[in-house]
Amino acid sequence: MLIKKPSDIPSSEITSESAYRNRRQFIQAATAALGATAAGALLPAQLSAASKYDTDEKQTPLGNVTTYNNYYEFGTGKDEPGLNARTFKLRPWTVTVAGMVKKPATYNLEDLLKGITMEDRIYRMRCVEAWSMVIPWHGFPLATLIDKLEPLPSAKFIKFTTLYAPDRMPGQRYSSLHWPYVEGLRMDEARNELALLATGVYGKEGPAQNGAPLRLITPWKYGFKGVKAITKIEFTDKMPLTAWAEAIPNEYGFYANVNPTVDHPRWSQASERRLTGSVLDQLKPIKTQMFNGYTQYVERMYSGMDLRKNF
Ligand SMILES: Nc1nc2c(c(=O)[nH]1)N[C@H]1C(S)=C(S)[C@@H](COP(=O)(O)O)O[C@H]1N2
Ligand SMILES: [Mo]
Repeated sequence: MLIKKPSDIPSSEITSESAYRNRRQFIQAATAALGATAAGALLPAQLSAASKYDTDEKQTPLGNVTTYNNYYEFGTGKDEPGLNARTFKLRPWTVTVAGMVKKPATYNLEDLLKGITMEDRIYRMRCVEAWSMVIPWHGFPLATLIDKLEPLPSAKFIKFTTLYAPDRMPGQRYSSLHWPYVEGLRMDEARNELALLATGVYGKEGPAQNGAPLRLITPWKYGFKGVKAITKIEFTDKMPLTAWAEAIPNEYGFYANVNPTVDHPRWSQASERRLTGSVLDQLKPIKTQMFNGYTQYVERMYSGMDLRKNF
């Protein structure tokens, strides 16, 4: 096969936005020529030239995306996940589906995702600690998987649990959080068109430090909602107690919508520092946007709610 798969393209070729857009066009042409889904199951097989959700802001270079992380299972330092997750095996991987759902079972990841088309989306990400990134993810809408699993009408929330394996995740030997890491969404949030289950960044599967093989992305919420290494998905009628809300309830709520008008108890959330690979950009605070700039897609879900109380 002469045509390069996305996984064959070295990261050095795909660290700039223009190169990435070229890669998109290239893959689109290549898959069109083959008339087939050429790439591996967890890579974006059919790419559109651009997704309607993309931002054309400067992208965060792959080097920053993979070395400046929050992932306490691999240490609390930003550089630790990149170092400590290097040998973390992404296969075999199972996901247990449980609770109020028609198809509960423990699935092999490949089986769970069979028939689901991967998409590329460039999303703005905003961490509660005031840094932000622009990351090209690939994955698929969470709604697609939910429809496949057929939750019962009684299910009001979806709960995600990270793998618990202290032998493989050294941070779990310490009580920096109550393990395993849990996150959740209200069902309408989970079905929102922006909610993505990501399998990789910059056109490659992984890397582990960013939450592979399966992690949640909700770009209108603070980064901590983006639970990594998901191994259990439950449908429930009770609002899940999430890892950060359990650890520090007055600082971290269930909703965690990006909201520049509500301060974190220990710092302002009005501005952010964008990681673009340029130190100058990084030093210059930019204004944080309501819902991280995704208001048009998400606002209606919160009408009538006091977002100060429901933080
Ligand atoms: N399992 C798990 N998921 C997690 C975390 C974590 O510690 N453990 N940290 C969260 C936080 S606080 C952020 S900001 C994002 C960071 O994602 P990134 O490293 O891909 O930028 O992951 C989130 N998901
Ligand atoms: Mo975060």
